[in-house]
Amino acid sequence: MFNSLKIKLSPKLLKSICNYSQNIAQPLRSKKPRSSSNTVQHFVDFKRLRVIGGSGGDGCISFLSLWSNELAGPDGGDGGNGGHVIFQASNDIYDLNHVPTIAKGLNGEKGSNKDCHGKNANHNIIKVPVGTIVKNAQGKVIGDLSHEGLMFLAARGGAGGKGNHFFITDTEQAPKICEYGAFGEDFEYSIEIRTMAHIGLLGYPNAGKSTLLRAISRARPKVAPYPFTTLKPYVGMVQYDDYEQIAVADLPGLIPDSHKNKGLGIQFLQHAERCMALLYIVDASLPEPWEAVSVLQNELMQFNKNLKERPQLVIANKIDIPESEENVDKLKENVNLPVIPVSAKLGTNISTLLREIRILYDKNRELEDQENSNKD
Ligand SMILES: Nc1nc2c(ncn2[C@@H]2O[C@H](COP(=O)(O)OP(=O)(O)OP(=O)(O)O)[C@@H](O)[C@H]2O)c(=O)[nH]1
Ligand SMILES: [Mg+2]
Repeated sequence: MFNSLKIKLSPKLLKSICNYSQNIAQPLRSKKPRSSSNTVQHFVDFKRLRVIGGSGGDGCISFLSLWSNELAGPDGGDGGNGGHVIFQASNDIYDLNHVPTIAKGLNGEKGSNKDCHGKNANHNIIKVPVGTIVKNAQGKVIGDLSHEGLMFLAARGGAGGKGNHFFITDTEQAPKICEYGAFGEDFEYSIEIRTMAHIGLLGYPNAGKSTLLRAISRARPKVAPYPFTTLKPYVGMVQYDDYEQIAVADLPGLIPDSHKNKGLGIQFLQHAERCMALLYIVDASLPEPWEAVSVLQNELMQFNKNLKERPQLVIANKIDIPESEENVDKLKENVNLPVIPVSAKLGTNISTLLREIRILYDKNRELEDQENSNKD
């Protein structure tokens, strides 16, 4: 089909390409069949929530009366403390889907007679992915859970009230007072994940982003021939034979002026910020696909200038459609990024794409390691 892609390679060049491909980990194709259930989970990387600490238990008013001593004295115990609400970073968690919109701490137990103190409530620990950022209601960053096990105390539980035993003084031997338990703190936060995926797929609606993610991973975003099928991001994992896994995110479609909140809005450009490398995916069967690349680049630039520095590639999709053959060559001439022609629907050239993704990932990791060693 692609006469223009058939090139005669010299034996020397062929050997060097073979050596080159041997050094790169090979992608593994999944042997396990896809689940037939309809539950399709999208990836949640941002959540706004209210946290309320547990209330303390009330103190108790009680007077002990024994057979030998009718007025044995005040014996009301203290209430237990309410539980805190805590965010804890964990490597076992990948997204914020499980985080409730209202998270409450448990209440402390009440005090009782015979000086029995109420039990302190257990804390409500909400696990969040490593790299979660906590912002207060004003949008100010107040917490960064960057290491495994790091905790952020979101709302303190209320202290338990004192029972009447506590209030015995020299002048008042039989106090008839106790305290109520205090209410827990009540705050609103927004939490977001700093890194959502290693690779983000960006493109116009209908470019074939979801079809591509389905082709390279076990994720199952909806595919349909109308724009804005995908309204929330999906993340799929690509496995390699050295046990490395690369997360690829299918982001909702962008259109011109997305940075001015047109289309699905600015929030989807924020997802792009949380990806290490960006792949522009264009429909090569449409005329002048390079226009789409420059519009997408411009949208990102308008949103955040630093995004230009991220490693990037262009994927020319739908090469099974005859019109795209000519367009792919022109696309290569008109954009100054590497172009990989694929057909997500038929699976053509997917292995080349996966190899390129791995090269991008390895390069980026080397850079990160260098940065970290420089910091140390
Ligand atoms: N012929 C052909 N059709 C494709 C290919 N890839 C995707 N399509 C079709 O293009 C249409 C849109 O595909 P989607 O994967 O839903 O596109 P999308 O980019 O996720 O679109 P949004 O979610 O709306 O942004 C579907 O009808 C696909 O079957 C391809 O390689 N070849
Ligand atoms: Mg889609």
